[in-house]
Amino acid sequence: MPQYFGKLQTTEQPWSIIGPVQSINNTDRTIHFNCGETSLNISILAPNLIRVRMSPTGEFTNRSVAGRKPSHSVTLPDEEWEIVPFEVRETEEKIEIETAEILVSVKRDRTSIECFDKSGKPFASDCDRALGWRAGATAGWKRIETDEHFYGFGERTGLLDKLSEVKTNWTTDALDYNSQTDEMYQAIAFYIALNPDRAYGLFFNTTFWSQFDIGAEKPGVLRMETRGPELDYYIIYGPEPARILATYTQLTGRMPLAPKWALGYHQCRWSYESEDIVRELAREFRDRQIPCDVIHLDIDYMRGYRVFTWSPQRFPDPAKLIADLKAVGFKVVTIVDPGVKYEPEANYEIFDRGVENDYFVRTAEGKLFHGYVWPDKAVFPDFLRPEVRQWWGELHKSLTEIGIAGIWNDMNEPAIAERPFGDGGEHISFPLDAPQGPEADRTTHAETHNLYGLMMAKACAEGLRKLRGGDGLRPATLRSFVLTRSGFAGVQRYSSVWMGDNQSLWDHLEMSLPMLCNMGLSGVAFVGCDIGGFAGNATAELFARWMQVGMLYPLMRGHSAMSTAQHEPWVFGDRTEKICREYINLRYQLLPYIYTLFWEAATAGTPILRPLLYHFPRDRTTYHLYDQVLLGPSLMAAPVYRPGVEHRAVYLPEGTWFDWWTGECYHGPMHILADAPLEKMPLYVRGGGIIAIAPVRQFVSEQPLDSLKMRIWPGTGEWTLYEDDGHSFEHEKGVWATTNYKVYLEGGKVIVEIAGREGEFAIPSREITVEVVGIGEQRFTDDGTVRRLIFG
Ligand code: MIG
Repeated sequence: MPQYFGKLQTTEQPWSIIGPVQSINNTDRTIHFNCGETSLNISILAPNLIRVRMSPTGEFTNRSVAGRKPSHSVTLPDEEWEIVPFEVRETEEKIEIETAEILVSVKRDRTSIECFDKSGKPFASDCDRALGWRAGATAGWKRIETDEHFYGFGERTGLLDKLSEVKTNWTTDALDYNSQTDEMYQAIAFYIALNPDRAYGLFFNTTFWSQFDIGAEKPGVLRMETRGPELDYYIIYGPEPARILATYTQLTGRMPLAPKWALGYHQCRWSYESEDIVRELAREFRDRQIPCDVIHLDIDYMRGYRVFTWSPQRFPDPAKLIADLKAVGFKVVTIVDPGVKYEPEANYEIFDRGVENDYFVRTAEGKLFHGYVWPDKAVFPDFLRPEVRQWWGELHKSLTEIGIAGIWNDMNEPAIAERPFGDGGEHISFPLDAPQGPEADRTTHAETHNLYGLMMAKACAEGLRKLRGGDGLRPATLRSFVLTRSGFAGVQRYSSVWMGDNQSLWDHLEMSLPMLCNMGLSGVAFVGCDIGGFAGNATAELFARWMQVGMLYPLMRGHSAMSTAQHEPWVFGDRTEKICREYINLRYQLLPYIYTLFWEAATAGTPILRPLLYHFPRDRTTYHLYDQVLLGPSLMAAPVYRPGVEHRAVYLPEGTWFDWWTGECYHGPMHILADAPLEKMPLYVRGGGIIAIAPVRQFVSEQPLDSLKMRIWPGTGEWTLYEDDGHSFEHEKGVWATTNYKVYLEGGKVIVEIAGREGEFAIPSREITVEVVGIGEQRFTDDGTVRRLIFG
């Protein structure tokens, strides 16, 4: 078996290139190309989805192959895709495969793959040098078409388009990251390539170290390389980003619907380090009438940083604290790190059980691996093994049984130091040859490094799914919140993600939008950045602007680091507090709309926060537009992210746009100069936009939704409101309700059509106000029946 050294591999021999096609043979969904020693397989999984695999040895060993070996990112194995019709044609020069949507053509002499849409425009096509390998690595080269731009790539700093950059997929504690940083906490080897008339997605199915060079080394050439033994990737044709994401998340999974309270405001700090401080914090929120649903406890709640313990001095009675907080509407989330304190003969249950059952990572020589993290000397569970995940998941019982509602997984890249903290040691990883995974499928850390965070999040999510509201035997009755720093393709199935240690700087505020948009374009919709910045001290102005932007983050959490200034909404004085209150209030008012976006993410893989190119992929002006975003289909924000700025240019794409605050109407495409004093984040709604608004609550479940306002902007549009109880799993059994709204113009009037409610969720009688902005309101008692309202 050849050795794949992962990150440390340095030899750079010339590439060997795949030989000509000698013969082909087909099965019901796969065409096998015999190219001498080398094999190439192309499988047709859907009319817009193909899978390409190349093995230099002719043998396929990729572990990330669903079905044969466990795949940790692809949930739908090849054999479970419905067989779709396709045609294979052979000519002297090439072999052509045609589906209902695309044509794939393989040149016999070079074995290079070209793809075409039905009008003959190429996409995802190989260069003359198409597929190759050298010691320890395999690679493919794709042509970058004229006017093609690149998005996604998981968690990435910088702006939106990644053309001319190099993106490495290797999970890393990206401390002090900036716009130049390459390796990040998350590794998601997926991108969307966009042209004004087409788009495709590419998922590089490898867990080994991998890299995209998007025309950096050679303009016009995209290189994808992995330090694994075979090349395995999926091409997803659009032609639009929305379709690509729908298919990509069919492949890698979608997020479960979050509990509704997790969409509220979260307050965090490293640390609210004692019971008294936490109680005081909760009181401040309620006294000041600033809505908040969640308080996070960072590492200091533990006894000497031992996971699954409580500090008896700081938190003498956590159950009582959590119950008291619950009574005033707060949920509590605790941090859990993977490092288990190395502590023999100290009756530390977690360490003892882990050693006894051999759950911790060992070196190739069989020695228990240790490194240094918060609890000082620590050992690390091998989350690649199902029994370890099960054990770990069940350990959360000590937290859930006292009422903890969510878990925050940190340091799971994994982040490890070689010497005790404060001793200046290097960051290390498990040795790349450390064995990991179940006996029957044992491999090395080189192959599993990128999966560590994902598997920890999986252990946590599956544990909570058994525990919360259940009893460990019967399944849980309550949805939980999971947050992770590290992850891999498919992380959306288990957890939300935050962008790690950002800084209290204006350019980090600015960068947060393209970062989160690219996460959304990588299948991960429930994402956020630390509001106010984690490291450093925000100014009042930075904080106010950040809270405005934070209102748009799918995960709205304020956080700050130890030994930085406090960053709660009230610490910067009255003016800032008022701005924070106003924007958190707005967040809570928008919750019915935002919750519906979560449902769309859960059912179709749709991003919640979207760059404009998502809805306007034909409009080149949107391709670099990183500082305007859409929250869902209708609401567009053009935030201010520089000090002293009170005006900014705003691009309004084709169509009608209304100013959220004044109702003023514009006809795009056009640019305007928006007025943006500190109190105001410019917001716009598309004509035909429909947004459901709730009354302000101090926390999501404070009162039932006994009235709802549907704000509708004149134009043509359609939107479906999704509702359920917000906390249980009953929606999985059909206990949900959807109501479809349509708006259109007819003979100078605005018509609103409300379809009959669907689903089994019973909505208590409530008042609905339909407001057609600028025209008028109509009110009625909601009974779920069909209505046609005429305005004007
Ligand atoms: O070594 O738990 O990114 O959010 O507050 C730092 C302490 C460890 C890093 C996380 C940050 C968290 C902090 N953690």
